Amino acid sequence: MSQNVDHSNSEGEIDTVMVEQRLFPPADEFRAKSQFKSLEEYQQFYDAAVADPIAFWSAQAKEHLHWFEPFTQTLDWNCPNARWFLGGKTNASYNCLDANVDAGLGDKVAIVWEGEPGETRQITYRELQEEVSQFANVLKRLGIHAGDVVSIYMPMTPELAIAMLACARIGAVHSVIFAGFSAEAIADRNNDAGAKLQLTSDGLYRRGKVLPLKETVDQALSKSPTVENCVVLKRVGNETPMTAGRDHWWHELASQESRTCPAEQLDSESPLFILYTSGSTGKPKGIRHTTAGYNLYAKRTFQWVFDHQADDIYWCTADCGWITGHSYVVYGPLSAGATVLMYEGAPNYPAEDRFWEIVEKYRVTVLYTAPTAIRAFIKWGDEHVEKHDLSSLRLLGSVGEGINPQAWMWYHEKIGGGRCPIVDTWWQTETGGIMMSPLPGAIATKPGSCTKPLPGIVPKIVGEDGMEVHRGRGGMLCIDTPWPGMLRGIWGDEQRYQDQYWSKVPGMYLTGDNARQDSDGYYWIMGRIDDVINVSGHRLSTIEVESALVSHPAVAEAAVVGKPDEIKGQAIAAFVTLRGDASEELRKDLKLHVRKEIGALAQPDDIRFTSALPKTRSGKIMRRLLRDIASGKEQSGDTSTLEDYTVLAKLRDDEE
Ligand code: 7RM
Repeated sequence: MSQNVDHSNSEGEIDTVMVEQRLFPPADEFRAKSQFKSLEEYQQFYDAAVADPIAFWSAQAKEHLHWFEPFTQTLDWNCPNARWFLGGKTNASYNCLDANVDAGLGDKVAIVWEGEPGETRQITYRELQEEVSQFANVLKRLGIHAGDVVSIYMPMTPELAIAMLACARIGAVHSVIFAGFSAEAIADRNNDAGAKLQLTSDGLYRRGKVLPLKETVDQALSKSPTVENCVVLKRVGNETPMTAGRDHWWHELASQESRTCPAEQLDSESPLFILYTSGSTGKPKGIRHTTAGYNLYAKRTFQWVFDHQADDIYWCTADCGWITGHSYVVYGPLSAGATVLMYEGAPNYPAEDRFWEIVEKYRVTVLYTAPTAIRAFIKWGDEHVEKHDLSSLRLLGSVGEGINPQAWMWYHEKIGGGRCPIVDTWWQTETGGIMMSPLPGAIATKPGSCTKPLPGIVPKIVGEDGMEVHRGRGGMLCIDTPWPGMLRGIWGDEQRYQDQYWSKVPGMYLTGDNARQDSDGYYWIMGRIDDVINVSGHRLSTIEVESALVSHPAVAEAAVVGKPDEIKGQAIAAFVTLRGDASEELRKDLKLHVRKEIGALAQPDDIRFTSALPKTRSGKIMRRLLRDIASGKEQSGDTSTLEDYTVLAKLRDDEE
């Protein structure tokens, strides 16, 4: 990083204060085996897609999905409503299972699973096809038809994936709710979706303890009048209350059903799932995805970004309760015939080396995880990593937040042994799949940049006036043309879909993030639009100041927010967790460090040491809550997605 220059500002643009110079081209050995071997190859493919997106996606869909009936129209685009592959009939469960079995992969392991207590299971594509079919028959027996919504609140067991695929097989719509949410949150989502059936388990293991999921579900169901039945997987064997007539054991129902169930021939646009995301305030939005376009996009982006090879052992650490689990644990990799590793529990149980033990034990080749986890590993210490042989790894991925260059370097060196490319993948629940990422054999990486858009994706960076900003300047990240994986709407609230994503910049999809493009055309995500800090008329992005803080050896994690300041408009407040002990000198040292790294303008006025930062259950820092604390305000807005409520209380107590 070095000092930046240009602080002149035009309407709505964001200043950048960080310049990252390091460049990591893929090793020749990696490149030789990869699908895209050079920047030129990527560029040709990308340009062809831009030149004729209809021809591009039509060819992709014909080649990479199974069609019971071929589609007759590639795209019907009536902004903001897209319909893809009209007239076609397909099935996502068929594409994930039958298509692979028919292609000779029946005996290939589809899912390798490890429970937190250490038990392990391997399920082949043929077995998975049978399990899914059997459970699809259970769903039918319970009166579930195409279009009905099934609410899933389950631990990371193979049955969670089986449940999703069983819904897909018969055209039911799944709504997976992360098994850490409260009864209230489940009931809200069930009611919004009009869910007919609840799937859950007796409990799950987390850090060696049993969490009784069914008890939470019972509370939720007392407020979910649309739910008629509840199927309970026996996972932990604890005492579990069952309501006669409503509740059924999974294994009892399944044992009565046949293990064949032909996949329904579904219209391309038939709904596949709803996934709720919290808006920053207000009630959660049910993001709506449909069958063919989503399936194609998840499959192809998986193959491109993870450079899928037939013998890969691929591990995405995300829970199926998040979009990352939908697209890159289930639909993407299984459509591609990959072997997917699934782990039930915590990364620090029984010790901080659990992930590395798993990588070593199963010879994992591709690891896809989140910056929040990477920063935790750094904090826990290198000794946990060094105990294990990680030489099987060939590719690393990151998703969920920006990865600070310092954390990127650690991931590269300590986990990747300096030889594995890192794919920093930028995307959203709404986009269905990865939008920007290096193609690892083709695009040299820069720590902290998601590099380039994937084929068929046209990003634009615009200012408040809706005009594209100058190259190098930050602005709102928009997407200019429809893509098959895009959300089709918000469940039950089409007005909100229009308002939130398509109104501010007419004709373009508004992502809600800021970004800039550097002189090589690389994209840098600058954080959420709402999180921009305005210091003396200079609009600064959170990630750059945070990255400067994290580049100090004493810092584990940092979040910065603006707080009101009479002179500057806003001043920067930084919340910092440390690798070691706090001191007054360190506070001064950190301010100087930021000043030296990125300039006086970005120097925090206020540095608060804390033992933890408030995060969502998927590990994203909730800067909105820190903003209230920094400015001494009462908490406003929704806190239901907060992972650990005690963190907020502690932060408030820390205040003098
Ligand atoms: C996949 C997922 C979406 C938001 C998105 C960003 C942030 C995700 C990155 C990132 C910087 C990344 N879906 N985000 N990936 N920011 N670099 N590689 O996370 O719907 O849960 O969140 O997450 O702000 O808009 S999500």
